Amino acid sequence: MRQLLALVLGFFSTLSNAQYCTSGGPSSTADSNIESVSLVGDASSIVLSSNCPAQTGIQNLTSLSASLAAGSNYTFDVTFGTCGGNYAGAGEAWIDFNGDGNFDPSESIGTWSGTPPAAVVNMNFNVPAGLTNGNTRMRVSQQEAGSIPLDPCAAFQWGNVIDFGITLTGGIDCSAYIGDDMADAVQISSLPFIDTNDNSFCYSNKNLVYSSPDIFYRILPISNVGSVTATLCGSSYDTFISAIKPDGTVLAFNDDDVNCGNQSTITFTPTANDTIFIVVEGWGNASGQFILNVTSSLVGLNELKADPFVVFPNPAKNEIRIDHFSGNIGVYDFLGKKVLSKQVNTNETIDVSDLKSGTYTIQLQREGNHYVKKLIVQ
Ligand SMILES: [Ca+2]
Ligand SMILES: [Ca+2]
Ligand SMILES: [Ca+2]
Repeated sequence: MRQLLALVLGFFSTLSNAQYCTSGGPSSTADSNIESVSLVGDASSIVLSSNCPAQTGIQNLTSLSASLAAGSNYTFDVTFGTCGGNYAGAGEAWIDFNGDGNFDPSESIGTWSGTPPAAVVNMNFNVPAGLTNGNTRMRVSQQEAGSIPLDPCAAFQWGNVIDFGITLTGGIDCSAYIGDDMADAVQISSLPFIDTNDNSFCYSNKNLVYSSPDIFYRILPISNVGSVTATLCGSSYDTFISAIKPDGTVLAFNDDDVNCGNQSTITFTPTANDTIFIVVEGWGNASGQFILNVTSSLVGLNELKADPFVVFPNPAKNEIRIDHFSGNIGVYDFLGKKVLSKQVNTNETIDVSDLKSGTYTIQLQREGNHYVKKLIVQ
């Protein structure tokens, strides 16, 4: 088990993002070469009117970019030609519509085969609806002696591979989806906590346990919460869950909970002043809708449902009061650093004018029970 944990920790400590294959393309600058391209987009368009002398490898022209709207139709015009002699071959173009760093066969927007000099090829394509907005790539390949379908990552002797920029609009705006990494984690500010979400769009893979997209949740330091259980039972796909510290140390992980098939459950015991991330992902590439339930073994925390203590005003500027509460409070910033600590009497005013604008967590401690509240300072 220790060996497995060390292995998993090793994966966690190597953070990486999906990348495009960049080692393919032609080894020779002679002969077949893409001569011109045109893609008229909305706010911006790609125009390349000549392309000789040729380049080896993958030609990076992502500085040339077209903006395309989800659900709309466009035409990509390309001339498969030559910078030397005329030899038969094939051409193909792809747009990485789903932004995963791969040009999949389903993302091909058109093909050609023939011998230069050839007429302009008009590739008519539809941008799928429901895409996520943002920057992605188009790749165009001409491979002498090649045949359809081409491999967008292939290395060969004669031909040309060019990458262009694409900006997708009119789809899903991912700026509203938080939890993509540790810095943007979803705050768990009270227990029990329940969240439904979907990691099949707007999220990317940030750890290498599995390549499935991850969603990060954060629990701030809470002393004496007992054991915390986080379960994905009831989710719609084959899940994987883990609890990690900011340095990547793994506290717990699980693939399949015997009680709910291929969904996952972990139990771990936080120590005081820990910041812990609960990371939801899928087995392999699996993704979909999930339901996350986080509970604590301490009964006192469950009383939060009744919300006996109200922090007001919230958002606050200079001072707050906590209705009906007397006891110790600790205020923590989003990194889990304690920024204020105080013993308060019932309805006593608490000065928060020294706190910067932002979201904080207040932990209330009274008669052995802990309560966690969110505070926004303006
Ligand atoms: Ca793709
Ligand atoms: Ca992952
Ligand atoms: Ca699983």
